Amino acid sequence: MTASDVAVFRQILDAKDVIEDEADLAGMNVDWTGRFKGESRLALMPRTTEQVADLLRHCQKRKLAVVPQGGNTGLVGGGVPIRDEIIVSLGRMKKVLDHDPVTGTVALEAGVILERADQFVREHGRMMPIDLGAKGSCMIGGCLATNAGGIRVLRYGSLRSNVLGLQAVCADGTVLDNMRGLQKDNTGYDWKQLIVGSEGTLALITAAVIKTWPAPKDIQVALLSLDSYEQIGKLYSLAQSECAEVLSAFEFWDESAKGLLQKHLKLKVPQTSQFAVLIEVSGSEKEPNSEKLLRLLEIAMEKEIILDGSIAQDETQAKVFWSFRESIPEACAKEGLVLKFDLSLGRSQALYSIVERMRDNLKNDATVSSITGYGHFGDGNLHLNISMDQLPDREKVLRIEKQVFGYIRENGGSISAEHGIGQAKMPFLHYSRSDTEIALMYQLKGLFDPSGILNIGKVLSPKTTKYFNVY
Ligand code: FAD
Ligand code: 2HG
Ligand code: ZN
Repeated sequence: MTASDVAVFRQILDAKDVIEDEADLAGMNVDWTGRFKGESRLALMPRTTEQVADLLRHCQKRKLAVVPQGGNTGLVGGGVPIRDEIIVSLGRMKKVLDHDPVTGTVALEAGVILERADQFVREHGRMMPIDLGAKGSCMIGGCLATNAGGIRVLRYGSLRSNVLGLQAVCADGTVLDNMRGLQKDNTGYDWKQLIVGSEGTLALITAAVIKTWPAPKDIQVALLSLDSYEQIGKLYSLAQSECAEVLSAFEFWDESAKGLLQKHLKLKVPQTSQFAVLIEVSGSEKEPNSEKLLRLLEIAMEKEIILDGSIAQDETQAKVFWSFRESIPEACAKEGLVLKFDLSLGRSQALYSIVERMRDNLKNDATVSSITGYGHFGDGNLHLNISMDQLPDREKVLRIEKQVFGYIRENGGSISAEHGIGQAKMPFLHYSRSDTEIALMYQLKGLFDPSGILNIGKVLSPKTTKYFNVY
């Protein structure tokens, strides 16, 4: 990159949207976990889709590598540069473009923060289909690029299944635009679904139409203690039959999480045993919700599935219960540098075994301060967080990763249920995907980004393909 490239960027953007100051770039060069650091010397902050297209056209012509960035809350090092790629931040494209009060769809620019989108649609009696702990910082474009999961998938499905329209810019500046927001549209290939979840390696998302849902008028939350992971499975089966259509979340965590919440955030979790489960039911009326939840707890007590628990008495207490679950990543981070795993198995019963196995494998390792398991039980999704004094050397990280991912491969699971591959899991993509599938991914990459300028070294290995050739 030369001074004349920067001059071109200054012609496309306002001067204040071209960031070269080292201090301003510092936060954009490091990810949320502090594990991945880049050395970018330039961030571009476009305000329109046309500007994104002009920037990419120039980058493609000059073979300048680009890393798209949203709220930078990603957990796999996908949104930060590996070396000195140009950061294209979508954070200044933050307009709500449209809202249809009848169908409830909302059209948003990529830089709208998730919480802001949710606040907007709630003014119209609706809610966003996605909710996660990073909602105050993560952006719509980033959520779509990672097909982020969170606590609502159980009831409202994946974000992918709630996207009705997309606008995205390919590496050569071509704008793909289908923002019609149709519920039904079977006219040929659905290209937007390729871009959703592609982690910025195929195109830059600039806007989307999202399906929103009626906001429930009544929400009940219960926090329960159980003494084995097996019992959580029994409780989940029971919750599905007793609460059926009103069940809206089923999350769990272990005793280690409870300890870290107390130690680092002074949160006192009323958890009396090895595991806690948070159940939420919600709907348009109070009575069926509370009756169903009470009945579930009665049966679960009778069958000795739960040891004890309580139902939040009001909204404030419900928020406190939720804050326990949502604060776990922060509590783990305060314990040290965290190696994060985001795993799923079809057979959820076997999933927690990996936490126990890793505790055993690492019991003599003095650098490991805690091993914590929690997650979205209803989605068969476990987060295993290994907190260490400091980031171990690459060999040791690989050894630990092989143990965890090896178990997942043996059991036919996914090495990334919801956070994506990024740079953190790139070397292990083949543990969850076949050679044939990966070969197809390379072909698609070549189609969308023939020069390999988009998010180099993320998802697909740059060493094994001609597409990554900018360095
Ligand atoms: P970034 O971190 O900026 O980027 C993420 C990826 O998307 C990168 O590869 C980046 O290059 C790409 N990208 C960003 N914007 C665009 C764009 N406009 N076009 C193309 N590519 C783009 N994730 C879950 O799935 N479920 C959870 O429950 C969850 N909880 C979290 C809780 C905490 C406390 C934190 C810190 C993170 C959590 N995450 C969770 C991870 C993260 O928040 C999500 O992946 C989120 O969707 C990322 O959005 P972002 O705007 O921060 O994207
Ligand atoms: C969650 O469910 C997030 O809290 C973050 O997906 C998980 O930090 C993690 O490992
Ligand atoms: Zn999660």
